[in-house]
Amino acid sequence: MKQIISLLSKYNSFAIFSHENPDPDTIGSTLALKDILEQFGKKVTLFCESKIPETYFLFEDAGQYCEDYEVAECLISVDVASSHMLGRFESIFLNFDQTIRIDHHISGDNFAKYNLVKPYSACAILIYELVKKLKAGITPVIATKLYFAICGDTSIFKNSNTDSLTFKVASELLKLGANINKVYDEFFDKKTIPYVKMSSHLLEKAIIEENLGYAVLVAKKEDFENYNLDPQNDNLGNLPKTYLSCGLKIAVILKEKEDGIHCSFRSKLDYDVSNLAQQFGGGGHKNASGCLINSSTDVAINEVVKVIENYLKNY
Ligand SMILES: [Mn+2]
Repeated sequence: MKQIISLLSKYNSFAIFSHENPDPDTIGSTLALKDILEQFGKKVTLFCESKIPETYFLFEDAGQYCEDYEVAECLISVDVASSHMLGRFESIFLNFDQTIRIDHHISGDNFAKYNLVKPYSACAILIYELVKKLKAGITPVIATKLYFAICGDTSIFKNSNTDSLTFKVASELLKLGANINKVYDEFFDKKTIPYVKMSSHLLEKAIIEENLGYAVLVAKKEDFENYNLDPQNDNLGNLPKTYLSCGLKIAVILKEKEDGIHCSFRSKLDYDVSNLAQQFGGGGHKNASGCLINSSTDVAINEVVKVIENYLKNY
């Protein structure tokens, strides 16, 4: 932490990287860190392999991510577990000398020169800790960004990773003026009609195995077309949880996209889906993980079913 703080004071320009297929934690943490560094008069540029979906524009500066890399004195990755999640910026990052990784995935790779990694519920908690050590001023906007990030990774304080520190930091952010209504109204509770209609279709045709306790949802290319839902910004990752609330143990959604089949695993209690995603080269947390499978949809479904059944039978 001390080393990171001295690097942040030493350099004048920073490039901050969020992970591909961004989530509220990587975006909220990145934007908060940007604001803090700018308070100290630093130049900050933002990068992400994926185009930032418009749903994140509740924070204006979510539109400030750059397409092409511009040189900076120090590179920082935020909430990035593995260097491949930097996408086209991976080699730039790995070949640079002054790099910092700020993250909360303890199972990730220490791919930076300096790695600040603590097993918090969200990367935002670590950013908050850092910001306090920097003695920076936490404005209501910064507090809102960090609160937003925490809500994302804890599914609004519902995931099992939610601990007393999470509530403590959330409470302090609220005191600092975090606009929690904005976070809910303009993001987490916001739904579109295509989303609601496609969700009910996917839940209806899901594969449900009640004895072993799992469900598999499949979103095909034609579903995205028929329901006019943008596959780049579908928000379907948590949809499988609907079946967890019916008593199933593991639920997964497979989404047909340009670059392959995107899988999002969700589980209850001690059922650990991070190792299921790892079997396909992915990763994540105990109750929420993901991976990308490069095969036909039918093969992917069979493989995923096999892995889940094997896990539940041996549990
Ligand atoms: Mn995170």
